[in-house]
Amino acid sequence: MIQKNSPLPIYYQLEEAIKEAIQNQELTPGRMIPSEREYAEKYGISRMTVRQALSNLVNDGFLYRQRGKGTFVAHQKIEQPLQGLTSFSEDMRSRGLEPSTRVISFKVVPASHDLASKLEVEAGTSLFELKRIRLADQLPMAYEMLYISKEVAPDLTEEIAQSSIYEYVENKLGLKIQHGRQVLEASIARRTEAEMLQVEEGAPVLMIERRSTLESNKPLEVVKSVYRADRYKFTIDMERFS
Ligand code: 16G
Repeated sequence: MIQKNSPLPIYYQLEEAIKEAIQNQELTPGRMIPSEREYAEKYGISRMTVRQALSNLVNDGFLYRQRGKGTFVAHQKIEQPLQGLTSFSEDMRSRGLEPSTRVISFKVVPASHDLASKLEVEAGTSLFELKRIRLADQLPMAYEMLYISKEVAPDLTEEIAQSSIYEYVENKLGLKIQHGRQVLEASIARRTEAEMLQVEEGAPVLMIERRSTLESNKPLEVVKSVYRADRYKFTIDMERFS
């Protein structure tokens, strides 16, 4: 597979060979790949060359390293278009992935001034505060902290929080979710977030804050989410102003 007399550099050929093995599932996500020495022996090339190919693949997100363990095949990132106002459950199902949720805490708290103004309620109003880990095919994708006023969703339960809140709002409460505004920033996982998402502290994450409103213009939710940057990328379609 590696041609030493090709004009293509050897490290590049090895990168392509490994990418191909990932594509045709000889190497599956989460699996440890052979060591530098094994690749070097298999192809009769230097370990330096193997190291360069593997580093490039780590930088490009095809592989990841775990300190003291080895190099593994990365999970393909989920590509999420930013145009539609969709729920986590819908997003995962539309990709053929099974959504699930682990509720970490479910409480009623008084609205702070900041949340009260975002949700257009009086400060001190009872809000549901939900912390949830959102998983796709059992893999943690995001850690969410959601606030929703008790006035809007009076009979929200932990059981509902374990499945889809949007489904509950639309089908049980009969309300139409109309609009959302989302702010997205880069950050790193702090200790709790790292634990929830099963990444190392300091791993890159995407922080998203969404505020969505109902047809009546009444705010529905304020949600702060931390998404694993190694599992997610966002796309947006743009038109040039004419
Ligand atoms: C997404 C939304 C969140 C919403 C949730 C509903 C982002 C950043 N956040 O996670 O605001 O509450 O979907 O999902 O996309 P559910 O209907 O599955 O509970």
